[in-house]
Amino acid sequence: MKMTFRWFGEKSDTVTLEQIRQIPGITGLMGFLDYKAAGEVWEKEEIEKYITPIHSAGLACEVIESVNVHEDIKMGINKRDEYIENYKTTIRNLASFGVKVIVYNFMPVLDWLRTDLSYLNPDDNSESMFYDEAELEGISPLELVKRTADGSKGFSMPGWEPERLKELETTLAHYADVTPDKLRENYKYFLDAIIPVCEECDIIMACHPDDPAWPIFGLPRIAHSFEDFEKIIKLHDSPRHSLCICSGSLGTNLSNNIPDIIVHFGGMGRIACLHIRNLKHMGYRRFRESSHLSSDGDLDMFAIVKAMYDTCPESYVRPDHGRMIWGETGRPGYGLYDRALGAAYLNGLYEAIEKQ
Ligand SMILES: [Mn+2]
Repeated sequence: MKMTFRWFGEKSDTVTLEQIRQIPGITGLMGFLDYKAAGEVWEKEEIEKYITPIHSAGLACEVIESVNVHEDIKMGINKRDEYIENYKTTIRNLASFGVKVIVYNFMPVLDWLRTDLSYLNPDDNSESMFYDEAELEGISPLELVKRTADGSKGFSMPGWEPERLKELETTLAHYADVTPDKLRENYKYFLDAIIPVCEECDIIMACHPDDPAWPIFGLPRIAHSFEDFEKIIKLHDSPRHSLCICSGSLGTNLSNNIPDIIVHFGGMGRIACLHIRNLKHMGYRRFRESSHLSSDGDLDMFAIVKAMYDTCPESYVRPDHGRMIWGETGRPGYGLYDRALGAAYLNGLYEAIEKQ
């Protein structure tokens, strides 16, 4: 297990590299250029500027997240070949700086969704992200985007980049004709084009699941269950085509057996990394993100770490969204304290399993 931490860059994160370096067991980051629009090439100079301070701080940066796939590629229209060429260049550019894994998703338009980014837990006054499907009734996607931006405390939120959501209504209309099968066909077209480049330059693509784990606003979503992953893995036969298992995303639907999913796809060598966090269900499609501890939520963290230990122990892992505790303010989900506690807890579980 390579324990890592998500970091948004010097100008965009409240957490410093030194603080991350001081968390026990953290060896590297899962990095992110938060200002890049989907479809743009990540230029070498930009990557160098982001990665050099990380290396100077004594941390690795072998995983990059959210190299967003342009909607034209997902919809299979207009300029998709041009955007695929850009994606290939980005893959080559990232590889030249020692990046090994790229986490991405193939979710139409909205890649993750919460209805409250700072929900107050009355038990202990901590704040965390919260979702209640009932609140989406009668609200348009556009209103939701506005609400998310208003709740983000001025921080950029991955997946909610304004330029990406600008043409939301037009894009949503386009998706009316895209069935899940059509989306998979477009996904295959993308993989067939980029995976050979990954083979050439030693990069693994890791697909992140839908969050929450069901379709929203009538959009086709194809990555939120064991069966979905089986279909995805069959789209292109290469170990370079892999998964990022996110327990908090898959766990929004309790019929997903996350340890079983890890054992199956980890055993096939198709898990490159994991986001591990816990959540507490409060009703039908209503939940809040909890601390990482098993007993604080509905997921069995021991079983998740054990499945990883047994089948894909070389994976990159990071504690995922944390709560806001101890008076910290910052980007919702991405403060220092609760994620550091999460990392320490996951490292403890791993050590116990290893020594057992
Ligand atoms: Mn995740």
